[in-house]
Parts: sequence; C-alpha cells; structure tokens
Amino acid sequence: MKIKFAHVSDCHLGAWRRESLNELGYQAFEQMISTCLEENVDFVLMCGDLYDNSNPKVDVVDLSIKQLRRLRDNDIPVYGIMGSHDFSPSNRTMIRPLISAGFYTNVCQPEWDENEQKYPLRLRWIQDDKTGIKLAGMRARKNVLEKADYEMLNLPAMEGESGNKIFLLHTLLAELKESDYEEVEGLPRSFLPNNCWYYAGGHAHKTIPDKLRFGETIKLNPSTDLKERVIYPGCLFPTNFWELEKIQHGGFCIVEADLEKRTLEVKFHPLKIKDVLPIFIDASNLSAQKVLELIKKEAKQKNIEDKIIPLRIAGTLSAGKPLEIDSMEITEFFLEKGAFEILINKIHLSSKEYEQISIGPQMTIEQIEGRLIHEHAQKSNFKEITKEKVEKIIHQLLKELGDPMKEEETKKDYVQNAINMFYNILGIQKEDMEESKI
Ligand SMILES: [Mn+2]
Repeated sequence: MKIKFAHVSDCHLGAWRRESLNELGYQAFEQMISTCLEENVDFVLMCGDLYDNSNPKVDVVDLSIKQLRRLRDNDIPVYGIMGSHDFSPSNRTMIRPLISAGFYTNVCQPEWDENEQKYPLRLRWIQDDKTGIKLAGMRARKNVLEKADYEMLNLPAMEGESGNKIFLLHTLLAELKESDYEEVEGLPRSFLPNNCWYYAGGHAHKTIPDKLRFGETIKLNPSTDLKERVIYPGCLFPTNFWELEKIQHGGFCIVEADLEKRTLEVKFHPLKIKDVLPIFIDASNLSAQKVLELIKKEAKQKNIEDKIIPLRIAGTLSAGKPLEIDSMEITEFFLEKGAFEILINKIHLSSKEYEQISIGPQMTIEQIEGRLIHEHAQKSNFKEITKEKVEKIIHQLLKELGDPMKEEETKKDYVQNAINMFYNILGIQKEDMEESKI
C-alpha cells in the first residue's frame, strides 16, 4: 500500500510589517492547501511556526482557519508541533483553539514516568487511523530551550514502539547545520529516537538538503542513515529581507511512501507567488550622490515590473552620509517604475565621515560613550563653537537628561525645566527662540 503526506513548516503567517508581503504569504498558504487537496494527501505535517507569534491577529487566525477547514472537510488530518514562534510557555498560544476545533492534532504529548530519575520523559505515539503511521514530536521553545526536554527523553522506550514512525522536530540538527546558521544552536542526532521512518523538520528556513529545491527527488529506504532521513522543507514564504535575497521563494514537501517496502520519496513543491529580483549596490568609495544615481540606473535598466526588490547597499561611502541615500526617494522611484515592493537594507553601509569607532571588550559603558562623543565632536565643524566645547555640551546635556522627574514635579514643569536647561547649556536666549517662532 502506498501513502502520501505533505510536510510543511515555518509558514510564519503575518510575519511582515508590510501587508502587501503578508498577503503573499497567505497566498502561499492557500496554494499549499490546494496542492494537498489536488494531490489527495493522506495527512499534513505542520512542523512549527504556523504563526509568527503565539498571539496572531484575528485576520491571520481567520484566514488560516478557512484554509485548514478545507483540509478537515476533506478528512485530511493535520499533525503538528509548536515552533519557537508560536509556542507559549503559559500555553496561551493560538494553536490551542485550532486543536480544540479539531483542525490540528498536537503530536507532542509528553508522558512523565515518576520512577525514572534521569530520563522521565516519553512522547506518546499517535496513530493515524487511515495509514497506521505513528507520529510523535518535540515542540520547540525560545532559544533552543527544548534541549533540556530532549535530555530527559527516554529514547529506548520510544524506540521500542513498533510500526512505521514519523518524528516531528522544530530544532536544527547540528550535523546538518550550514554556515548560514552559525549563530543558531543545533542539537546532535543522538538526541533523536533512532528507528523512525522519517524525521519531519522545522526551524530551518532554507531547505535541507539543498538539492530538494533544485528538483531532485530524495529516496529513502530502511538502511538510509538517520542524518539523511531528517528533512527540512524550509519556510513556506520568505519571512525577512535576508530570505528574500537568499532564497527568493519557499515551498513544502510531498512524500510518497510504500508501507510494505518501507521506502519513501521526497519531493519539493516550490511556491513562487511573486518574482523576486535582488539588487546589490557596492557603495565603496562612491559619494552618496553617486550611489543614488547608480540605484536609479539599475531601476531603469532591469526589468523590475511587478517584482519584489530586496535592495542591499553596502560599503564605505567616500563622501556623504548613509542617510543622504534617501530610502523614501528610492522607494518612490522603484514603485513608479512598476516594482511590486522594495525593501532597502543599509546595515553594511557606512561613511568615511563617520567611520566605525573601535571599542575594546574591556571598556566600560562610560568609556565607550566618552570615546564616541569625543570622536564625533572631533568631526564637528561649527564656526563659533570649538570641538572641545561641542564635547562638553554633549556631556552636559546627557547628564541633565539622565535626571528623572522629581516626585513633586508635574509633567508640565518637568518639560519646561528641561527646555530651560537646554537653553542654558546651549547658550540660547529664550527671547531669541520666541521671536523666531513667528
Ligand atoms: Mn521559523
């Protein structure tokens, strides 16, 4: 007998600040559900981070329920675990009403064995009626805190269960970690129960193994090494600038399995909702003005029509400040030329006028502050105020601003006193200011 299931993770519905991009994420979700129905899958695995946080907006909940309902109406169960984003330590997660409504079965069912000292935790296997597949999984917590749960897991007890088993996880496997995830902690494979058929992974937003994305089918049989049976489909739709730039689109997996031969075939289904065109501008040794011209030239030369443009500007400007490369101006320019949406990233853009100030790890906060103020004051250029005076003024202002509101002081008085203090330190006559208001 052959069965088929979908493996989905990291939908992050509602992750974007821009509704236009959230909308694309919702479309990806809808397409995924439609494909599951067309392919007539036996069940769907949801490996965490369905929502971007544990308390998503009503609109997001509503549209996800409408989609999950299409699965339920067709008797396709959803088995899931919570991810680092939609898990809540107090169990106040929006996944809960989904479970109550029968749209989602939580396969992270801990059972505690009081007689066990070191490994008291077991996860109950839940059997799918139609296929007989047994499922269990470990939900994530923030900052890989689930590590402590894995450490208590009674692996032999879980391994002792017979049948075709699928384990769901929302944790990166250390052995599969790529350089892109250097700062993300991974757990070694020895944390996982050994003899499962398939390990449905979540948390990695990039597909692992990479070759799945390029259309390769992954074939697994009972002798395949555990490491290769851990699959991460990656996010359903990119959730941030880096992902748009790096992977452009997300997707999910459909797995076909032969129950007798105990073989599986994994295929990736890309979800290309909108074309993405990453643009990189090297601003090194160029003036802010020149960079702006270069960006506009790119917009004219490239076909940006109806595309999402992640625009990265990096390097050290020879003249001008990063702020002079006006994001509003660039955005308007691209949208006028027909781009669907543009995101601008200037994190690695700096200026010679304000070069990085080196600070040592041994420096105190006060020392760092002092150094920053000193170096910026040295770059000031006022006719009537010396650099030393600028430095002194900044220190005075910071000191005064650090004073909290006095108990007997009203808010109005506090604000007025602060304004007077500014006048004093900056040597401004109050009358001058009042006159200039007219
Ligand atoms: Mn995620």
